[in-house]
Amino acid sequence: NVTFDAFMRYDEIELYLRQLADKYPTLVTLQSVGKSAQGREMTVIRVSASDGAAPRAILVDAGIHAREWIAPATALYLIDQLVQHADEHRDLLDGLDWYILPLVNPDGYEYTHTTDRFWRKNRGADLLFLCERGADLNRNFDFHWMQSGASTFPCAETFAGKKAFSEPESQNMRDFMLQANKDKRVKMYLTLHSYGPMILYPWGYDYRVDDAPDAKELAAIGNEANAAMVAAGSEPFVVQNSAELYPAAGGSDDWAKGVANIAKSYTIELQGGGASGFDIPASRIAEVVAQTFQGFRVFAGHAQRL
Ligand code: 0X9
Ligand code: ZN
Repeated sequence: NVTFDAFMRYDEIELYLRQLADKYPTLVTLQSVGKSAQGREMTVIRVSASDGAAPRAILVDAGIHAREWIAPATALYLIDQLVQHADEHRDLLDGLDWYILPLVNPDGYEYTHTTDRFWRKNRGADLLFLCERGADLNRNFDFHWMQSGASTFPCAETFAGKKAFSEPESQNMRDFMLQANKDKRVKMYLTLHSYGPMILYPWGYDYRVDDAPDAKELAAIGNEANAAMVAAGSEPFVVQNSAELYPAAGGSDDWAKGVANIAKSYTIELQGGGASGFDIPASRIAEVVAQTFQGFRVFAGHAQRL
């Protein structure tokens, strides 16, 4: 079963998702969006209380960056609430289908458990013998690719890949997002990272570009989500345009809005902890995920009205 007093491994997460699908066949559907570079399945769970497709959908993913362990844990808590506590959260499923990918980068995630706690990238093919392999999946999406905040040097932490969508994980996300949103049903994309706390909205690909046309609305929704999380005991989130943090092109958030036509897109930098910010202790998982869930309620309420 799912636990929030320890960080779960890839195999445990997969098993938990399969158990949910077995136990709640009318509420839950699993789909593989494809395999990672090292052949691990990337599983998306769909939670839906509708017969057929609801008029709207929301997509949440986590773990693009391997070391940001609190992100998959937060996605798992969301899944647990929506499925195992569905009676309390009927409102969140009203006319809204949820697609949740708790682990976009399973190879990198496992590598942070076995070998290098602070690995960020995927575990794709090495291009040099000088350094460790892998590309930064959040620099590999094809929207203003390589325009800023990314590196062509394979050893760099922010190596953008040898071309846009060079990596199987980002290709799989691309194909899934385009397919899921072919009828413009997906209203919102939330991609979970750490650490902040920050709520970032497009565009992030460069300085001094025009704000997204709906920047004011993006900020207003973000502020409302922040208020709900603070009310639940969270540290306050900084709500800002993501280039304000630093410009970085090739992110999944910009691509979701700019290419996949998902109206509202956010990177949520979850609360940090530990010595580095990324290594928040397991003892804090339960409080952080529960606080963040109150933000999801707000985001979902808006997705239902878009
Ligand atoms: O740099 C990133 O990819 C994100 N921060 S993190 O510390 N989790 O690595 C921020 C991404 C913001 N979005 C874009 N710049 N598009
Ligand atoms: Zn990240």
